[in-house]
Amino acid sequence: MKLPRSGRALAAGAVAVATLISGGSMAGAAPAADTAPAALAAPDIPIANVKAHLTQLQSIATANGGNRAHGRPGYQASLNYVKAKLDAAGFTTTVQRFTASGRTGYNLIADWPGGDANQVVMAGSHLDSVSSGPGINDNASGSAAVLETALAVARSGHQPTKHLRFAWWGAEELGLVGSRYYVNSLGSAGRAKINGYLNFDMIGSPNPGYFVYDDDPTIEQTFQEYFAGLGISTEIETEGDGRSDHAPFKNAGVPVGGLFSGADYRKTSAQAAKWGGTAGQPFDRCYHSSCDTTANINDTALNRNSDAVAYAMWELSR
Ligand code: DTR
Ligand code: ZN
Ligand code: ZN
Repeated sequence: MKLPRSGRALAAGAVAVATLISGGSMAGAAPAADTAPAALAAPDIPIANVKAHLTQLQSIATANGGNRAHGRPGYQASLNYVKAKLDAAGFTTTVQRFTASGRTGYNLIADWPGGDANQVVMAGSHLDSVSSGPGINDNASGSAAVLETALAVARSGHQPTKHLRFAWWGAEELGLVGSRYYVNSLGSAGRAKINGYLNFDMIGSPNPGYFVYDDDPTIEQTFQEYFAGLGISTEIETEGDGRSDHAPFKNAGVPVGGLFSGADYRKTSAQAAKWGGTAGQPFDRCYHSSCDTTANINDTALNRNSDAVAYAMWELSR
C-alpha cells in the first residue's frame, strides 16, 4: 500500500499515539486490543490475492461455456465463489434474486457486522460478463478488488464508525438491472442510510487510464488524494455517466463515486505521456470480446486501483 505521504505520517503518528496510550512499545508491539482504536490506515491489498481471484473467475468461465453472463452457469458459479470467501471471513451475506430477460439473476450483498446502521458506506462491482467472453477486465477486475478489500477488512478486524457493505451486481450488461433492482428494493428509508456508493467497473485495463468519477466531490477528493500520494495525475471519468451501476444510486440521490481504467475509447498522446501505454490505441482493445481474459490485465493499474478501493473505504467510513 503506497499511502500518500500525508496519510503515512498520519497513520504512523496515530499508531504511535495508540501505542503510547495503551502503554505499548514503539517497537511495534500491537497495542492491547481493548484500547486500540480502529486501524487508521487502510492495509495494502495484495495484488497476488486479487490476481488469484481473477484466475479463479477465468477458470469458472472456461468451465462454463467461456463466459460468466447473466442467466448462465458461469455467473452462478462466480457468485458461489465470491460468497464462499465472504461467508468464511465472517460477513453476513444475502443473495437477492430478480428476473431479467426471462432468466433468474442474482445480486450478492455482504455486510460487515458492526458500525452505525444508519450510516452505510458501500463498495460494489458487477460480477456478470457479456456472453462473448470471460469478462476478466470487465468486470472480474472490479469484483476481485472489492472482494479482496472486504477480506482485508475481515483480516484486520477493522471496526469503523460507519457500517461497511459490499455488493456484486448481476445483469449489469443487460442495462444495470441488478443494481437498479437493489436500489428500488431498499425503499426511501433504506436509501437514506447510504452515505455513499463506490463503483468499480473495469479497473485493470491493459492500456490503462486513471479516471475518477466526479459525481460527489468528497468521494472524488478522497480518490484524488490517494493518487496524488502516488504522483499520478488522474482525469475525470466522462465516458460513463449512466453507463455503470453507480447510476441507479445517483438517480436515487445517493452520493456516488468510483474509478475506471478505460474501455473502447482510444488513449491520446497527452494521456500516454503522463500514464504510459500506447497512444492511439483503445484503453481496452478486448472490451466485450472473447480476448478479455486474464492476459487482458495491466497489473500496475489493478494494483493501484485495488489499493485505492481500500483507501477510500477506510477514509470514508471513519
Ligand atoms: N458500461 C460498462 C463499461 C463502461 C464504459 N464506460 C464506462 C464508464 C464508467 C464505468 C464503466 C464504463 C460495461 O460495459 O460494463
Ligand atoms: Zn461491459
Ligand atoms: Zn462493466
